[in-house]
Amino acid sequence: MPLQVYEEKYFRMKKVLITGILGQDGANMAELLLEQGDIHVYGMMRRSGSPNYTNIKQFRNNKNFELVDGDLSDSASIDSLVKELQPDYLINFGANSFVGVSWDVPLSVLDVNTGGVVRCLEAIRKFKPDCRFYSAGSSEELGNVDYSPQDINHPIKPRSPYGASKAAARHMVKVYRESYDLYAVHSILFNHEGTRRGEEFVTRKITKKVAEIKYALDNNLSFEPLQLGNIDSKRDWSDSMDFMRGVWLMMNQDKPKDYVLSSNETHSVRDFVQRAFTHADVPGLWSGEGMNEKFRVFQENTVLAEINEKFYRPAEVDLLHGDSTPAREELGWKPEISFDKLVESMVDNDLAICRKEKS
Ligand code: NDP
Ligand code: GDR
Repeated sequence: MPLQVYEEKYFRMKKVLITGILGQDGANMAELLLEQGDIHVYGMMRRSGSPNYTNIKQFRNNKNFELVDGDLSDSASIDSLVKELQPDYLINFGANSFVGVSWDVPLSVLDVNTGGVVRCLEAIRKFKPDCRFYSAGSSEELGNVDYSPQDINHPIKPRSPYGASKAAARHMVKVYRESYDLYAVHSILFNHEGTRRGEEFVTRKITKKVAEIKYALDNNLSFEPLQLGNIDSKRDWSDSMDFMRGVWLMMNQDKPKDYVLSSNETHSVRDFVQRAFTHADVPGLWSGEGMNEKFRVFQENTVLAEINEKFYRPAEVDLLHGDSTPAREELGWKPEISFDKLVESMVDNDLAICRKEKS
């Protein structure tokens, strides 16, 4: 028997279609799955004039990886991908994911984040009903929380168009799972970050600016301070790669079930700033009040960070603190990267990028 036929018959690689491949989680999930060697990953990107391939450069040429075109706001493209590729898993990380901008484009957020999920579910229902589906839910669905830590049973009380779009997606996943017996999961992911994080999110915004300021201070150059909105906001931050392992575990159980993934700790933006500068060897202190609060170099007047009203949101989620006990007990999942390690790796990465760019 020719080798090719033998391989097809006895060793069919699993096919995983990942949307949002150029974003943080899509790229991290692809990297994780490609390491296994027996998975073919189709990474879906939307056509644009200048796509940014930075997050996939490490594996773009892997023989088991392929880029495909598609748009979550276009059902024809999702239908034909599912029909033609016949994926075993569809992992939906594509989204309009920046909460801050969701008030400016609420209908587009609803279309991509909720409509996109329904388009995926419909395509699966019609063309590959045994394809397992993952929907990336968010702690933003919980909004102004009733209790801490928040578990999967916490009431849904979104405070932003983004949070509302994810809450609606959660209901649609449940409806399709129960109506059509699909393996469909919508888990609640608390914030997760890393070196592939988009620069508009607060953690990466901080670490990138910390690196620039460190370079400026070391080379006697002038710099603009980091500008932030609500520094009292608290988030449950984890490492994205840790979460990708959890997501894959959720996708490979006997029965579909929604879980929370979280570090089970919470830290303020203020704390993140302090740790990031300290790790870059620029220790500082917050002083002043309200809009006049500033982060200054320790025992000096140099301002490293300050408040700018423009980064406040129309409605804020003040505190998020997850409880991922069921994922730990039932899936055997646990995060490996601590908050300190996460901050350090992001600062080190941005310091290296900054030095390279300036040299
Ligand atoms: P990113 O913003 O890094 O990535 C999202 C990707 O979605 C981008 O690559 C973007 O493409 C793509 N996208 C946007 N619109 C469309 C569209 N219409 N069709 C196809 N693709 C589209 O997000 P993350 O990787 O951080 O998050 C992944 C998922 O997890 C998202 O659904 C997010 O809402 C959710 N989530 C994330 C959390 C986090 O802390 N990271 C926490 C909870 C949930 P382009 O590159 O072209 O802009
Ligand atoms: P979030 O992440 O809204 O939690 O959504 P983001 O990093 O944008 O904000 C976290 C908190 O920091 C406060 N903040 C600022 N945020 C940004 N981006 N820029 C600032 O200058 C700034 N100053 C203070 C915010 O007000 C907020 O309280 C992320 C996304 O990944 C979502 O897709 C995901 O669903 C949730 O996490 C869980």
